[in-house]
Amino acid sequence: MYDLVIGDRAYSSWSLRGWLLFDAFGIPVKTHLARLYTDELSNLLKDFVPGRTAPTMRTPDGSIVPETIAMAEELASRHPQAGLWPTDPALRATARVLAAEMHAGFGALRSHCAMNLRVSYTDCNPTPAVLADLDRLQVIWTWALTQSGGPWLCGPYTAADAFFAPVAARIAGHNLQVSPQGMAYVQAHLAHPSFRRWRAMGQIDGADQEIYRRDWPTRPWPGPTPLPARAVEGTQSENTACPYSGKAITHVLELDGRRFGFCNAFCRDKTVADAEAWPKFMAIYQS
Ligand SMILES: N[C@@H](CCC(=O)N[C@@H](CS)C(=O)NCC(=O)O)C(=O)O
Repeated sequence: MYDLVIGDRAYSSWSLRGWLLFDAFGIPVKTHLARLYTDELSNLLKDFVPGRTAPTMRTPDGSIVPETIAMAEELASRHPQAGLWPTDPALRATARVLAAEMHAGFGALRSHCAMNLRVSYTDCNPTPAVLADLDRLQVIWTWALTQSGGPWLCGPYTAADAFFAPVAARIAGHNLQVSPQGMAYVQAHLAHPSFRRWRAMGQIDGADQEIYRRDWPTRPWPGPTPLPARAVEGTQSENTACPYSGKAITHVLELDGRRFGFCNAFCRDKTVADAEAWPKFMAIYQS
């Protein structure tokens, strides 16, 4: 089994990239969550030398891979059937260019528009440098989408898209303007099941980080509207075992007047946050 150290899901854009390289490609991984800006990360990383940032991956045979671009290459080599890179050589070259440019660039966008999956601002006063980053983004997205015909940058969802998922989240979270084609690509990210799962967990895995608080006006998150589920008291539910673990019910949600149970608060609450993101829950909900 792979191990992956991640930071707060709502804020750690690099962790999102790293985790998507697993979840979106069907590669199992055990995550180890550390709260950013505390000792948790450095303490956890003592077992992952020489890692010093999230995400850091450990392969099943013990190799430590602390750079996201190297994780993409290593996972692609070890799982050739998973489709991390396109099989077509021209599209594969394009995907590698895109991931590498993302890994090394877009500094103004990254610092002015920090990823925060818990909020969407109507206006963030983008600086000229941020607008220049957006212009460059448009150039390389259009270049790739024209070559591939979409729907993702290089045809099917690849590692290049995982690299740009946090950029899509920043555009959605800061109401940044891109072309209709670019906006459709952003919307595709917001609706992607793996992205929705990560964001659902990001809604609930810890208090807001004050460092990311901004005074800009807000609007509702522009992605798919979650089903109207809510957490309720008690353990009575129509399912007898947790849809994720098979264990006994301790926490319950209500949806459409029906009660569904889980074996812990986190799994109940991540389901409340975005029920449709969780196929095992939807299987019992739709049965
Ligand atoms: N080059 C790294 C960047 C990772 C990174 O900067 N991660 C941030 C969180 S998004 C982090 O760990 N910050 C904590 C720190 O620098 O101490 C990668 O490719 O993953």
